[in-house]
Amino acid sequence: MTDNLLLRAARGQAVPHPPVWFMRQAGRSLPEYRELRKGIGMLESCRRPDLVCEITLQPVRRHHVDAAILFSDIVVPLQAAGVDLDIVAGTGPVVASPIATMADVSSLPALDPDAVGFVAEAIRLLLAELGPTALIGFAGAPFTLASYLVEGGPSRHHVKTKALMYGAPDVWHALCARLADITLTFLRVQADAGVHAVQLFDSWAGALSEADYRRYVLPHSRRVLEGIQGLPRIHFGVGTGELLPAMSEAGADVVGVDWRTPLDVAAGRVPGKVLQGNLDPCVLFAPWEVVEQETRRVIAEGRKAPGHIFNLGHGVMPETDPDVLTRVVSLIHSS
Ligand code: 1CP
Repeated sequence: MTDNLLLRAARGQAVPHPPVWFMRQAGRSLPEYRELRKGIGMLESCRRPDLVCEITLQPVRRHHVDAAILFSDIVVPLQAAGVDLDIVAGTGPVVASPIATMADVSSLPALDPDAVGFVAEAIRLLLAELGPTALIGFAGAPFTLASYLVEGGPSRHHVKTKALMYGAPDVWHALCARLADITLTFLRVQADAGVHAVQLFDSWAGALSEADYRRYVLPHSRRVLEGIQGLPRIHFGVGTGELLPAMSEAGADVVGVDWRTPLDVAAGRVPGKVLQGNLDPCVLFAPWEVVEQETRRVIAEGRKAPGHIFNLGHGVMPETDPDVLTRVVSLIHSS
């Protein structure tokens, strides 16, 4: 496994071509996923090790990507800790009692590692099946988790989240400290069970200015990343072009970049960091000539970094033709 392309690239070692995997590679773009999920709720499917194993393997079998990402969700550890929430089809996570006060934060339970034993079990099943393919574990970063808990669900502008951050910074920091504990516990369970790398998703951090990111978010994400040692750590957010230097200070080995910032520009902003990204997920809907040209551009720009893991700039969209993803993988592998 030390020879796995993804692990080599994450350490900045020479690779014949970039390793490739796709955020949200498991899921609704695959007919075999839609078939398997029929009649089974999202959170229920995350709690069943047999289903997690099968859904995680589906894109590996189909696309021959260099890494699998554990099928789960960023809110799984919150529910396991006892937060009343659901993942509603077509919407996303919905929280029954959003957090607004210090009393709400104090009643947020800690995560008992045994409460996510189903994740450790799924990882054991996966490691027996995966062979040379790397397995990536993941968790949500404190800011992105806080956004769901404070807003009560998906949000465009994160108004309540920012209002809490600016209006009650003590409550905000107490909330993020608790979320950092939950995230760290969740990642440690995955690392102990044997995942080869982890990704911290701070998907919505790009909503913040650099100054606010540094003041309200960076210390908490840093505590999470510094608490996980001995395996490559990837740190990703959307719209974070202006935050890349600050995010890189949180301590990850690999910095994820969305499609807005060319990788050669990103490499200049975070010298010495391995990069992950950054084909625009919408390009997959373009004619193949454009997909090929854009894929080659991303590979060429990625050469400016000490290492490059090919990915999309954000997750695979549900309507994506999976055959295009398979073609992109084979193009990268022959590049
Ligand atoms: O029924 C379904 O299929 C629900 C759709 C779905 C899926 C397939 C959700 C609800 N979560 C997932 C799986 C999931 N979530 C994975 C699977 C592994 C893979 O990548 O293949 C991962 C990594 C996540 C992580 C996740 N969940 C993030 C971070 C990644 C990102 O896309 O930025 C976020 C923000 C969530 C919250 C969430 N869960 C589900 C949805 C639709 C959302 C987003 C809601 C919103 O727009 O705010």
